Amino acid sequence: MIFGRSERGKPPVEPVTLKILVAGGFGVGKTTLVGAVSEIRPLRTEELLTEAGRPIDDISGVEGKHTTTVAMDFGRITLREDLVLYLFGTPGQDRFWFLWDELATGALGAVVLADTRRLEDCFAAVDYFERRSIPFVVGVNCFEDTARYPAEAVRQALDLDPGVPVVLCDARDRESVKEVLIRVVQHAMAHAAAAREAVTT
Ligand SMILES: Nc1nc2c(ncn2[C@@H]2O[C@H](COP(=O)(O)OP(=O)(O)OP(=O)(O)O)[C@@H](O)[C@H]2O)c(=O)[nH]1
Ligand SMILES: [Mg+2]
Repeated sequence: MIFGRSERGKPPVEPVTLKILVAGGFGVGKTTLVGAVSEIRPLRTEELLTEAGRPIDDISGVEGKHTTTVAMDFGRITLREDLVLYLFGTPGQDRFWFLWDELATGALGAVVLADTRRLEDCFAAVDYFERRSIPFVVGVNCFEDTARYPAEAVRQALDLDPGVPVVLCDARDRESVKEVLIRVVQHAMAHAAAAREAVTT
Protein backbone atom coordinates (compact mmCIF):
# COMPACT_ATOMS: atom_id res chain seq x y z
CA MET A 1 0.00 0.00 0.00
CA ILE A 2 1.29 3.37 -0.99
CA PHE A 3 1.36 5.82 1.88
CA GLY A 4 -1.71 8.03 1.93
CA ARG A 5 -3.72 5.78 -0.33
CA SER A 6 -6.41 3.33 0.58
CA GLU A 7 -5.96 -0.39 0.03
CA ARG A 8 -7.83 -0.43 -3.26
CA GLY A 9 -5.53 2.20 -4.69
CA LYS A 10 -8.20 4.89 -4.65
CA PRO A 11 -7.00 8.18 -3.25
CA PRO A 12 -8.71 8.90 0.07
CA VAL A 13 -11.66 11.25 -0.22
CA GLU A 14 -11.22 14.56 1.49
CA PRO A 15 -14.67 15.05 3.00
CA VAL A 16 -16.61 18.28 2.83
CA THR A 17 -17.35 19.44 6.35
CA LEU A 18 -20.44 21.46 7.10
CA LYS A 19 -21.48 23.24 10.23
CA ILE A 20 -25.07 22.78 11.34
CA LEU A 21 -26.72 24.44 14.33
CA VAL A 22 -29.25 22.70 16.52
CA ALA A 23 -31.48 25.32 18.12
CA GLY A 24 -34.88 25.63 19.76
CA GLY A 25 -36.44 26.38 23.10
CA PHE A 26 -35.43 25.29 26.56
CA GLY A 27 -35.52 21.55 27.17
CA VAL A 28 -36.77 20.59 23.73
CA GLY A 29 -34.12 17.90 23.23
CA LYS A 30 -31.16 19.61 21.54
CA THR A 31 -28.49 17.97 23.69
CA THR A 32 -30.29 14.64 23.31
CA LEU A 33 -30.32 15.01 19.51
CA VAL A 34 -26.61 15.77 19.23
CA GLY A 35 -25.82 12.86 21.57
CA ALA A 36 -28.02 10.46 19.59
CA VAL A 37 -26.14 10.85 16.32
CA SER A 38 -22.63 11.91 17.21
CA GLU A 39 -19.92 9.39 16.36
CA ILE A 40 -17.55 11.07 18.75
CA ARG A 41 -18.31 11.48 22.43
CA PRO A 42 -20.25 14.74 22.30
CA LEU A 43 -18.82 17.72 24.06
CA ARG A 44 -21.41 18.94 26.52
CA THR A 45 -21.61 21.92 28.78
CA GLU A 46 -24.36 20.84 31.15
CA GLU A 47 -24.90 22.47 34.50
CA LEU A 48 -27.35 21.47 37.19
CA LEU A 49 -30.61 23.34 37.33
CA THR A 50 -30.57 24.63 40.88
CA GLU A 51 -32.95 26.01 43.42
CA ALA A 52 -31.27 29.40 42.97
CA GLY A 53 -32.07 29.39 39.27
CA ARG A 54 -35.72 28.51 39.82
CA PRO A 55 -37.15 32.00 39.30
CA ILE A 56 -35.33 32.25 35.96
CA ASP A 57 -35.34 28.68 34.69
CA ASP A 58 -38.90 27.85 33.74
CA ILE A 59 -38.97 24.07 33.80
CA SER A 60 -42.74 23.71 33.43
CA GLY A 61 -43.32 20.95 30.91
CA VAL A 62 -39.86 19.47 31.49
CA GLU A 63 -40.10 18.66 35.19
CA GLY A 64 -37.84 15.62 34.83
CA LYS A 65 -35.00 17.80 33.66
CA HIS A 66 -32.05 18.29 35.99
CA THR A 67 -29.41 19.92 33.82
CA THR A 68 -29.26 22.60 31.17
CA THR A 69 -26.77 23.56 28.45
CA VAL A 70 -24.84 26.69 29.37
CA ALA A 71 -22.57 27.11 26.34
CA MET A 72 -23.03 24.53 23.62
CA ASP A 73 -23.13 20.92 22.54
CA PHE A 74 -20.72 19.69 19.94
CA GLY A 75 -20.81 16.49 17.93
CA ARG A 76 -19.85 15.05 14.56
CA ILE A 77 -21.53 12.73 12.11
CA THR A 78 -20.33 11.31 8.80
CA LEU A 79 -23.39 11.29 6.56
CA ARG A 80 -21.44 9.96 3.60
CA GLU A 81 -17.79 9.13 3.06
CA ASP A 82 -17.38 12.60 1.56
CA LEU A 83 -19.76 14.55 3.81
CA VAL A 84 -19.21 15.25 7.49
CA LEU A 85 -21.41 17.42 9.65
CA TYR A 86 -20.26 19.28 12.71
CA LEU A 87 -23.20 19.81 14.99
CA PHE A 88 -23.42 22.74 17.35
CA GLY A 89 -26.28 22.67 19.85
CA THR A 90 -27.23 26.03 21.28
CA PRO A 91 -28.23 26.68 24.89
CA GLY A 92 -32.01 26.85 25.19
CA GLN A 93 -32.42 29.56 27.75
CA ASP A 94 -32.86 33.20 26.84
CA ARG A 95 -30.09 34.35 29.13
CA PHE A 96 -27.53 32.71 26.82
CA TRP A 97 -28.61 34.55 23.68
CA PHE A 98 -25.34 36.44 23.63
CA LEU A 99 -23.60 33.21 22.52
CA TRP A 100 -25.71 32.68 19.43
CA ASP A 101 -23.93 34.98 16.97
CA GLU A 102 -20.65 33.29 17.69
CA LEU A 103 -22.17 29.83 17.32
CA ALA A 104 -23.95 30.78 14.09
CA THR A 105 -20.84 32.07 12.31
CA GLY A 106 -20.17 29.94 9.26
CA ALA A 107 -23.21 27.73 9.76
CA LEU A 108 -24.59 26.26 6.56
CA GLY A 109 -27.97 25.51 8.05
CA ALA A 110 -29.90 24.79 11.20
CA VAL A 111 -32.42 22.51 12.84
CA VAL A 112 -35.01 24.25 14.97
CA LEU A 113 -36.34 21.63 17.35
CA ALA A 114 -39.89 22.15 18.51
CA ASP A 115 -42.14 20.63 21.15
CA THR A 116 -45.82 20.97 20.23
CA ARG A 117 -46.74 21.56 23.91
CA ARG A 118 -44.63 24.71 23.88
CA LEU A 119 -44.37 25.78 20.27
CA GLU A 120 -43.94 29.42 21.19
CA ASP A 121 -40.56 28.57 22.72
CA CYS A 122 -39.05 28.16 19.27
CA PHE A 123 -40.36 31.42 17.80
CA ALA A 124 -37.16 33.21 18.70
CA ALA A 125 -34.98 30.63 16.95
CA VAL A 126 -37.17 30.68 13.82
CA ASP A 127 -36.96 34.46 13.82
CA TYR A 128 -33.20 34.42 14.28
CA PHE A 129 -32.55 32.21 11.24
CA GLU A 130 -35.14 33.94 9.05
CA ARG A 131 -33.55 37.31 9.70
CA ARG A 132 -30.08 36.09 8.83
CA SER A 133 -31.24 34.03 5.84
CA ILE A 134 -29.75 30.88 7.36
CA PRO A 135 -31.70 27.94 5.88
CA PHE A 136 -33.38 25.83 8.53
CA VAL A 137 -35.76 22.92 8.95
CA VAL A 138 -38.15 22.50 11.85
CA GLY A 139 -37.82 19.17 13.64
CA VAL A 140 -40.87 18.38 15.74
CA ASN A 141 -39.58 16.27 18.61
CA CYS A 142 -42.44 13.87 19.25
CA PHE A 143 -42.42 13.16 22.97
CA GLU A 144 -44.52 10.02 23.42
CA ASP A 145 -46.99 11.47 25.92
CA THR A 146 -48.10 14.29 23.64
CA ALA A 147 -50.70 14.62 20.91
CA ARG A 148 -49.36 14.26 17.37
CA TYR A 149 -49.97 17.10 14.99
CA PRO A 150 -49.46 16.89 11.24
CA ALA A 151 -46.44 18.77 9.92
CA GLU A 152 -48.77 21.19 8.09
CA ALA A 153 -50.45 22.23 11.34
CA VAL A 154 -47.05 23.00 12.85
CA ARG A 155 -46.09 24.98 9.77
CA GLN A 156 -49.21 27.10 10.09
CA ALA A 157 -48.83 27.61 13.82
CA LEU A 158 -45.25 28.79 13.30
CA ASP A 159 -46.21 30.83 10.23
CA LEU A 160 -43.36 29.30 8.23
CA ASP A 161 -42.59 30.00 4.60
CA PRO A 162 -43.92 27.22 2.36
CA GLY A 163 -40.37 26.15 1.49
CA VAL A 164 -39.27 25.41 5.06
CA PRO A 165 -39.32 21.65 5.67
CA VAL A 166 -41.10 20.41 8.79
CA VAL A 167 -40.05 16.92 9.88
CA LEU A 168 -41.48 14.85 12.71
CA CYS A 169 -38.68 13.18 14.63
CA ASP A 170 -37.50 11.52 17.82
CA ALA A 171 -34.42 13.28 19.18
CA ARG A 172 -33.31 10.06 20.91
CA ASP A 173 -33.30 7.99 17.74
CA ARG A 174 -30.21 8.00 15.56
CA GLU A 175 -31.95 7.12 12.28
CA SER A 176 -34.71 9.63 12.87
CA VAL A 177 -32.19 12.39 13.62
CA LYS A 178 -30.14 11.44 10.57
CA GLU A 179 -33.20 11.98 8.40
CA VAL A 180 -33.63 15.46 9.82
CA LEU A 181 -29.98 16.26 9.16
CA ILE A 182 -30.20 15.02 5.57
CA ARG A 183 -33.19 17.32 5.07
CA VAL A 184 -31.19 20.27 6.40
CA VAL A 185 -28.32 19.59 4.03
CA GLN A 186 -30.69 19.18 1.04
CA HIS A 187 -32.57 22.32 1.98
CA ALA A 188 -29.38 24.33 2.46
CA MET A 189 -28.01 23.12 -0.89
CA ALA A 190 -31.23 24.14 -2.67
CA HIS A 191 -31.09 27.49 -0.89
CA ALA A 192 -27.48 28.04 -2.01
CA ALA A 193 -28.32 27.06 -5.60
CA ALA A 194 -31.25 29.49 -5.64
CA ALA A 195 -29.03 32.25 -4.27
CA ARG A 196 -26.42 31.60 -7.00
CA GLU A 197 -29.14 31.65 -9.61
CA ALA A 198 -30.35 35.01 -8.32
CA VAL A 199 -26.84 36.46 -8.62
CA THR A 200 -26.19 35.20 -12.16
CA THR A 201 -29.55 36.12 -13.67
N1 LIG B 1 -39.73 11.20 26.08
C1 LIG B 1 -38.81 11.91 25.45
N2 LIG B 1 -37.93 12.59 26.21
C2 LIG B 1 -36.98 13.31 25.58
C3 LIG B 1 -36.91 13.40 24.17
N3 LIG B 1 -35.91 14.23 23.84
C4 LIG B 1 -35.38 14.66 25.01
N4 LIG B 1 -36.02 14.09 26.07
C5 LIG B 1 -35.79 14.34 27.47
O1 LIG B 1 -36.13 15.70 27.66
C6 LIG B 1 -35.19 16.33 28.51
C7 LIG B 1 -34.56 17.53 27.85
O2 LIG B 1 -33.56 17.14 26.94
P1 LIG B 1 -32.25 17.98 26.58
O3 LIG B 1 -31.67 17.24 25.42
O4 LIG B 1 -31.39 18.25 27.75
O5 LIG B 1 -32.88 19.35 26.10
P2 LIG B 1 -32.11 20.64 25.60
O6 LIG B 1 -32.95 21.19 24.50
O7 LIG B 1 -30.70 20.37 25.29
O8 LIG B 1 -32.22 21.58 26.88
P3 LIG B 1 -31.45 22.98 27.20
O9 LIG B 1 -30.07 22.84 26.74
O10 LIG B 1 -31.56 23.12 28.69
O11 LIG B 1 -32.25 24.01 26.50
C8 LIG B 1 -34.21 15.26 28.93
O12 LIG B 1 -34.63 14.77 30.18
C9 LIG B 1 -34.36 14.18 27.85
O13 LIG B 1 -34.10 12.89 28.32
C10 LIG B 1 -37.86 12.64 23.41
O14 LIG B 1 -37.87 12.64 22.18
N5 LIG B 1 -38.79 11.93 24.11
MG1 LIG C 1 -29.08 21.28 25.94
